[in-house]
Amino acid sequence: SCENPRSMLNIVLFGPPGAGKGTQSQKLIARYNLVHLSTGDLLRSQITQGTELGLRAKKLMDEGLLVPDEVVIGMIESQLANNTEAAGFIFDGFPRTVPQAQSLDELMVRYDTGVSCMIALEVAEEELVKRLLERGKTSGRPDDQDEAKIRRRVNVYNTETAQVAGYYAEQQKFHALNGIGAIEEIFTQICDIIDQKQV
Ligand code: B4P
Repeated sequence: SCENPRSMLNIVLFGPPGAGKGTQSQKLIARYNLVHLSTGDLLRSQITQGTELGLRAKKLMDEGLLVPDEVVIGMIESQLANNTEAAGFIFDGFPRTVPQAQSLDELMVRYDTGVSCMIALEVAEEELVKRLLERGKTSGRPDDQDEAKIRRRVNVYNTETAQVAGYYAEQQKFHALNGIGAIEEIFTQICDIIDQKQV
């Protein structure tokens, strides 16, 4: 359920690359007054700032590979510490591995709260490739530029990330919906899941 000790709304938005996580996060933070934590955005910000962390992350991201767990967990840990007054969080693109999910649970306990629910956007590979190639025309993101890299990211999702869904299913926190369709319709369905669950 979406209940937790401090009645914060902490949503994990899940799905393969290009499923619409970033797109839906923007709408959700406005509706529910949540803090958006996108590990992809946080990593790209490190790259732009030219930090040591960013330099190491860039090599992996450009190849469509995951950044090491301890790096992303450390970033999330400091973001949580910087936002202790938040009404809740949208975790976008995190957790991407089971160890990341376990660490998130441990961090949430420290703040006397927990993950409310995971919402997974399901989109078939051909549609993901189409969307990301389209975004690549204007995003300037090296990982959106060629089809082989995009397919590798989808493959990494299928082999390393998909099992995170099972982690939340075991806790009865898993909700899936079809991520193909109009952005506004998908948003409505996500809100329905959240509103049904909220106390
Ligand atoms: P991310 O930044 O998370 O990249 P993403 O999954 O491609 O983005 P997203 O899924 O949010 O894009 P959206 O669907 O909104 O990660 C990039 C890299 O960072 C990873 O490959 C990895 O190297 C590293 N990384 C990040 N987090 C990590 C972690 N936790 N652990 C390890 N490594 C990590 O948008 C896609 C496109 O689809 C947009 O152009 C959008 O306009 C379009 N779109 C959205 N909804 C649509 C709809 N309904 N219909 C049609 N088009 C739609």
